[in-house]
Amino acid sequence: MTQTLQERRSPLPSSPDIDLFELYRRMRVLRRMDEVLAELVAERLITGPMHLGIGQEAAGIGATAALRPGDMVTATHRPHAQYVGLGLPLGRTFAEMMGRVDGQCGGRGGHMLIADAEHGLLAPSGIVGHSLLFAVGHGLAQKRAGQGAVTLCVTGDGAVNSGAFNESLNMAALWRLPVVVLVENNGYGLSVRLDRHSHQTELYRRAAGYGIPGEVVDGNDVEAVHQAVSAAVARARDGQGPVLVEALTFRNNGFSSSDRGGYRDPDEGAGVTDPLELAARRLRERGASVEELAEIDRLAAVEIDEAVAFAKASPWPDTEALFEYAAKWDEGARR
Ligand SMILES: Cc1ncc(C[n+]2csc(CCOP(=O)(O)OP(=O)(O)O)c2C)c(N)n1
Ligand SMILES: [Mg+2]
Repeated sequence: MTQTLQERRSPLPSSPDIDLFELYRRMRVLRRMDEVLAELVAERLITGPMHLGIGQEAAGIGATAALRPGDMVTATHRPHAQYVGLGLPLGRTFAEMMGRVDGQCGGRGGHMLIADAEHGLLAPSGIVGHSLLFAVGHGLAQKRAGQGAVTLCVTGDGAVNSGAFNESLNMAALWRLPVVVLVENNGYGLSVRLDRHSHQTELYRRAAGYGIPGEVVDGNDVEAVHQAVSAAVARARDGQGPVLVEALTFRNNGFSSSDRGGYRDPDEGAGVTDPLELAARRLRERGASVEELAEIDRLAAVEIDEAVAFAKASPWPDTEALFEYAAKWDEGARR
C-alpha cells in the first residue's frame, strides 16, 4: 500500500475511473495546502486577500476528477481545489502565491489568478460570474474543434444573479456547447446569505429556465459530486449540451483573509459534514486500515512541505522586468 501511495504522490492526471482513495488523497493535499496557506498569510509571506476552501474540498476535487486531458476549467476567486484536482505542480503554485519568479505566472498572478494551459486551467478571474463567460468561449472553440473536449465551469452561489450567469447559460444552451456549470453553493456570497440575495434558493432549478438538465448533489460527498459531474461531462462530450450541477456545501472559513465577521451565527456550522471525515469513514467501512489513511495524511503533509520549501527558495522577480512587463501591457491596452 505504501508503495502505491508513494507512486500517487505527484498528482495524477484526471481519470473517469478514479477511486475513493485517490479522491481522498487529493482532498487531503488540498486541506493541508489551505492550512499551510493560512500560516503563510499570518507570517506575511503571502500578502493580499486569500480565499480558502476548507470544508468545501469535495466539490472541486470530485468535479475535476471527471475530466480528461484536453478538457478545460474556468474557476473563481476560490480556486485551490481546481489547482490540486488538475494536478498543477504545487511548488510552482506556492511560488506564484508568494510572488516568486518560479510561479506559473512569474509571481504576477497571486493565489487566485493562476493560468496553467498545460493543465487545462485558463482565463482565471476574480470577477464574480466571469468564469461563465470564459466557459462559453472555450465551449464554442471546443465544439468547433470537434475533438470531444469539455469545459467545466466552476462558479459560486454569489454569481447566480449576475447578468453573466444568465447570458452565458442561455448562449451555452442555445449553441449546445460542451459546458458543465458547477455551482458551489456554500450558502454565502461574501457576507450575504443565499436567501437574502436569491428568492429561489434551490439553484439547480434555474436550469429549467434555459431548457437544460439541472441537478443537485451533496457537495460534501466527493463520490456523489464525481458521479454527477461525470454524467454531465459525458452528456456534454456527446454533443447534448450543457448541464447545471449544484453542489451543496459549507464555507468553514470567513470569506477571505480580510473577513471581519459578525454576519453569521457562530453555531451555523454545527453538524455539517466534513468531506474528508465522510470519505475516510467510507474508506474504513470498505476495509482501509487506520494506518493506510494515516499514511495518506503523512504524504500529503510531505508534499505540501516540499512545495513550500521550493517556493521559499525561489527568487523574487526582477523589479525592472516587472515594470517593463506592465508597461508592455499598458501599451497594448492603449492601441
Ligand atoms: C462583479 C463582481 N461583483 C462583486 C465582486 C466582489 N466579490 C468578490 S467574491 C464575492 C462573493 C462571491 O460569492 P460566491 O460566488 O458565492 O463565492 P464564495 O466566495 O462563496 O466562494 C463578491 C461579491 C466581484 N469580485 N465581482
Ligand atoms: Mg458562495
